Amino acid sequence: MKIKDIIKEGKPVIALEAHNGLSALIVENSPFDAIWISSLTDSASKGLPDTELISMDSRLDTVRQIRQVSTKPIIYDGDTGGQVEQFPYWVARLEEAGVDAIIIEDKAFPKRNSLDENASHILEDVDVFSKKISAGKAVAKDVMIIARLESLIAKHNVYEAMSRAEMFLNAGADGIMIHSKESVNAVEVFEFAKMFKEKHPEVPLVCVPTTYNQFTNKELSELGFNIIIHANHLLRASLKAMQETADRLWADQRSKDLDDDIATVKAIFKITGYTS
Ligand code: SPV
Ligand code: MG
Repeated sequence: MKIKDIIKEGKPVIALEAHNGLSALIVENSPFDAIWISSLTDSASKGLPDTELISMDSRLDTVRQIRQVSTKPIIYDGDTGGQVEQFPYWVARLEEAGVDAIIIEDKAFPKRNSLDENASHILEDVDVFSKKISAGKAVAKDVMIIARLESLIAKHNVYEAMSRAEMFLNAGADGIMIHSKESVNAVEVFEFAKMFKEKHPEVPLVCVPTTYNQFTNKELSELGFNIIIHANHLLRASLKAMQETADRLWADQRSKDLDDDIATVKAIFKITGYTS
């Protein structure tokens, strides 16, 4: 089912991150509605930091790995979308590869990960970003293009975020994502959601509650969010498990005691369809 159709039915879309074919199989076999292809975890799984270093071919390869093993809608993290002139090429290739929605963020290229406390997060000029959205919409057939607001990440206020949202909707955006790294009670995100939904009840609103993760999907949906993205959890789980496994195996000098804590080889056969 397409993301648009789930939202039209009045249901929230709950997405979980995948960064390759195997993690996509985990999401495919779960009740999650959609897959988020995160720039953070796509980069990390290739051993790189999240700062728009990965080529178009490499990112499209991740999309194809995931599309081959899952029929769930894909929400693609398009970073800044590159230059205005480049973005339409991304839109066409990603739509062809089977992506349902593309989210681009209103930061200057090359962006740094939004959760990086030490990075200076510079916002893109509003007119330039609006042009980028319009250029993408001009080639989009059915793929949604969602504008991601980084105002709160860059320490601006909700009014600035709201005025940017209006501009990006005028430019043709099919939805808005508001991002934040607040952790205590995410007051500003919810203030934005209230203001935005009062004005645009029909426009899809997206959140990524990595830092304000005390709220449940149901609570976030009741606060106005239509798409809720759990953006990095499969990669984070595997990173910790891999690190601990390497440490223990070296400490023990054999793998016997790990057997109960790691997946069996049979489990790999099973999930990849090698045995039924
Ligand atoms: C990602 O998952 O790559 C995102 C969300 O863009 S965040 O890491 O919070 O910036
Ligand atoms: Mg990202």
